[in-house]
Amino acid sequence: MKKIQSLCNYCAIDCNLDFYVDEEKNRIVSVKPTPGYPVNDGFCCIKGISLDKQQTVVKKPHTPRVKMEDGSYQYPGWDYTFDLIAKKFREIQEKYGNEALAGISTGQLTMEEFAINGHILRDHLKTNVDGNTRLCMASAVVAHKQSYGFDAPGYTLKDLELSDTIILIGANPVVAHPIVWDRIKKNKNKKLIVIDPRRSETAKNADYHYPIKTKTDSTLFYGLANYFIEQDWIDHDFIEAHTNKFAEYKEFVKDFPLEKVSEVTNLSMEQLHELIDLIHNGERVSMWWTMGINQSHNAVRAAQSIINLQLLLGNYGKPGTGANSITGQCNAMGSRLFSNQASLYGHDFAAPAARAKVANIFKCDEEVLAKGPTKPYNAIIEGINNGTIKALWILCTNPRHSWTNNETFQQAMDKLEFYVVQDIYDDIESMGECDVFLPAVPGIKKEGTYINLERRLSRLVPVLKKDPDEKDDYEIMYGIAKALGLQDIIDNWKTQEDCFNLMRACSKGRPFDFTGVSYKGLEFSHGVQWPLPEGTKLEEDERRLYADGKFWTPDQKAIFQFEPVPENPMPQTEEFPFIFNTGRGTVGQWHTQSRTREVQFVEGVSSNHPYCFIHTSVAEKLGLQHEDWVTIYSCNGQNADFAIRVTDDVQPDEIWAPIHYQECNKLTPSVYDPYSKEPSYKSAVVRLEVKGAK
Ligand SMILES: Nc1nc2c(c(=O)[nH]1)N[C@H]1C(S)=C(S)[C@@H](COP(=O)(O)OP(=O)(O)OC[C@H]3O[C@@H](n4cnc5c(=O)[nH]c(N)nc54)[C@H](O)[C@@H]3O)O[C@H]1N2
Ligand SMILES: Nc1nc2c(c(=O)[nH]1)N[C@H]1C(S)=C(S)[C@@H](COP(=O)(O)OP(=O)(O)OC[C@H]3O[C@@H](n4cnc5c(=O)[nH]c(N)nc54)[C@H](O)[C@@H]3O)O[C@H]1N2
Ligand code: SF4
Ligand SMILES: [Mo]
Repeated sequence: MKKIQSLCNYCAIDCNLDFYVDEEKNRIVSVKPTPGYPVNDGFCCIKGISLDKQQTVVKKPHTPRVKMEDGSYQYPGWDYTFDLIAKKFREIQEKYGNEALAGISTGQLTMEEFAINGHILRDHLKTNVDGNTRLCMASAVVAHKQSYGFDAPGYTLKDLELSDTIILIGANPVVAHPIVWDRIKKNKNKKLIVIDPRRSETAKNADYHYPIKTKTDSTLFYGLANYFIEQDWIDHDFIEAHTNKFAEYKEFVKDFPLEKVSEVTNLSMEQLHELIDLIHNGERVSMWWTMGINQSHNAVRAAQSIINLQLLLGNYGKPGTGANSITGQCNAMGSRLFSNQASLYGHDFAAPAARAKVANIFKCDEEVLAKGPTKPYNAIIEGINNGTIKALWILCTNPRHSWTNNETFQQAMDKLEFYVVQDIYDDIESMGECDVFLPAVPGIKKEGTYINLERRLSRLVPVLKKDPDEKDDYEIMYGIAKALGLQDIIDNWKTQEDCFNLMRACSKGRPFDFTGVSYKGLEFSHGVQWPLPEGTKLEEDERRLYADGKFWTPDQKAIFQFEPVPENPMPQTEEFPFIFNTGRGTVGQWHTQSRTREVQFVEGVSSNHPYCFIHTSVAEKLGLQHEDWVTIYSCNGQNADFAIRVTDDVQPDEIWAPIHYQECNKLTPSVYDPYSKEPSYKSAVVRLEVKGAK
C-alpha cells in the first residue's frame, strides 16, 4: 500500500491528507488527515475524509459529448472535439468580434489551470473570462488593493491561537471553515465575539453574540472608530508612521455617534459599550470576516471599515491581530493572482516594465498580453442576454444554481450559439443542452499547486492514475490551445510544472515572490506561505505580513478608505417585509452539491428539498409548523417553494435559506457592490405565503 500526501480541494483551508492507495487496483483504501501539517495537523472535516468517494465520477465513456450538426449527441473523441472548439471559437470571433466569446472559471482549479486558461482566453483570444471568485472574494480583493496597495491578506492561521479577543464578522466557521473553528477552540485564553444577524452555529458557541441588523456593519465600525478616537484610545505612533488620510477619517466618523449607530444597527447602547470594552481591553485583538461582509451592496466599504478600525488601533503585523479576510474556495488565492482577470499575473496591466517582464518570461509578443481587467461576471451574463456575447465556456462552476437571480443564467443558456461545459460530472444543473461537454478527472487524479487562505502554496499530487482516455483540466486546456495553434503555449506550457515555473518567474520582485519555492520541493512538504524569494531561508512554518508596518502603496502607508453609507437598494417594505439571508447549511454540503451528494453519510442526513428557517413568532402567527410549505416571493420578481423550519435563531423579520438548493438563488437579486461587482446574496427582501402541506 502506498501513502500519498495531497490536499483537499474543497474549502480554502487546503488541508493536507494522506491517501493510502492499493496501486494494483488503483483504489484509495483510506484517507487520513496528515499529522504534523501546520494547517490541519491530523484533523479534517467530513468532506476531506470522503474524497475517496470520487473515485469513479463521470461514467464511461470518458471522452467529450458533442451535439452534432444533426442534433444528436455523440462521443467523437478528444482531438475532433478540440478542433471543433477551436473552429467554433474562431468563427464566432470573426463573425461578431473578439468579445462575443467569454469564459467563466472558478476558485477551485489549480494555479496552473487558471494560468493557462487566462493566457488562452484573455491574452491570445482577447476576450473576457471571469471567475466564481467574483461571487465570493472580489470585495475583499478590492478592499485590500485600495487600502494596502496590493491584495495581500497578512495573517497566518496561528493568529487564531495567539489572539485574546477574536471577533468574527459575517463568518460561520463551525459550518464553513472547520479548521478555523478547531484552531479557535484550541485557544483557551480568548474571548470569542460574533457579529451576525443570525444566531449561527458559531454564534451559539461564542462568548458574545451581537445580532446586527443586516448590512449595517459599516455604520457599526465607523461608530466604533469615532468612539475610540474621541476617547483617544488609538495608536498615534502607528497611525502617523504607517497610514494616510487619518485627519479626513477622523472628521468623517464624527457623523456616527453611538446613539445613531444603535438606531441603525439594532444593537443597544449596552451592547455597543460592551463590545467597545472588549476591544479596548483586549491585548491582541483580531477581526475576521467572510461572506456576511463580502456579499453586499456596500461590501468594499464595509470590509474597509473593519480594516480602518484595526489601523487606528495599530493591530497589524503583531501576533494574534489583523483585519483578516477568510477566503472561501480551495484556490481562490491562486485565482486572484494568476487567472489574469484582475491583474497581469500579479502586476499592473498598464505598467510597461511588467508587460515586458511577463512577455519575456512567456516568450510571446507584448501585444499578446491583455491590456486591462476582464469584464465582470454580471456583464458577461448581461452580454449574453442582450445578444452581444454568443459563445460561453464554463469550467469548474455551476452557475445555473449558484449565480444570483439564477433564472437569468437559464435565459443566457437558451440564447447561446455555442456553449461548452467542462466539469467532472455530466449532470450538473448548468449542462442544459450544451454543445460540448468536456469531462475532466477529479482532483484525486490531477496535479498542480494551490494557495490557501493564509497564502500557503501546497501541492496537489495525483493519488490515482487516469484511465488512458481520461484527461485532466490542464490537458484539456492545452489540447484546445494546440488546436487554436497558440505557439508559445504549445512550446512552453507543456506540463503543469512548466507552467508553475513560468508563474514563479512572474512572481519575482512582487509581494508574492515565491522564487524560493520549487514544484517538486512542495511535494510531501509543509507547504510554503508566500513570500519566499530565492535565497531566503524558511525560518518559520507559520508567518504573517506587515510586521514592519509597510504596505504596498507608493509611500508604503495604508490608506483609510471610507464614504457616506449608501441607501439600501432593497429596503424592507409592506410588500416585502422579510430579509432573505442565505449561506452554508451544513459542514457536509458543498455549494451546489454536485460533489457532496456522493457522500452517503451527508446525503443521508441532508434534506432532499429546499428549506428555510423562520422565526417562531412568524410561524405562530401564520399557524405553520416544521416542514409545512411556503411560497416565497422576492423583490426580484421570482418566487419559489420552501419547507419551513421554525427557530428562534433568526430575527423575526429574517428568513435564512441554505444555498445548496437551486431555488435559493431563484430569489436573490441582480444587485452588486459598485466597486467589486460582487452580488448582494444575503439581503433580498421577500414576503411569504402559506402553501400548505406538500
Ligand atoms: N460546508 C461548507 N463549507 C464551505 C462552503 C460550502 O459550500 N459548504 N463554501 C466555502 C466558500 S466558497 C465560502 S465563500 C465560505 C463562506 O463562509 P461564510 O461566509 O462563513 O458562510 P456563509 O454561510 O455564506 O455566511 C456567513 C454568515 O454571514 C451572516 N450574515 C449575513 N448578512 C450579514 C450582515 O449583513 N452582516 C454580518 N455581520 N453578517 C451577515 C450569515 O447569517 C452567515 O451566518 O465557506 C466555505 N466553506
Ligand atoms: N445565495 C447565495 N449564493 C451563493 C453564495 C451565497 O452565500 N449565497 N455564495 C457564492 C460563493 S461564495 C461561491 S464560491 C459560489 C460557488 O458556486 P459554484 O462554483 O457554482 O459551486 P460548486 O458547487 O462549487 O461548483 C463547482 C463545480 O465544479 C465541478 N468540479 C469540481 N472539481 C472539478 C475539477 O477538478 N474540474 C472541473 N472541470 N470541474 C470540477 C463540480 O462538479 C461543480 O459542478 O456560490 C455563490 N452563490
Ligand atoms: S473542506 Fe476544508 S476543512 Fe474540510 S477537509 Fe477540506 S480543506 Fe479541510
Ligand atoms: Mo465562495
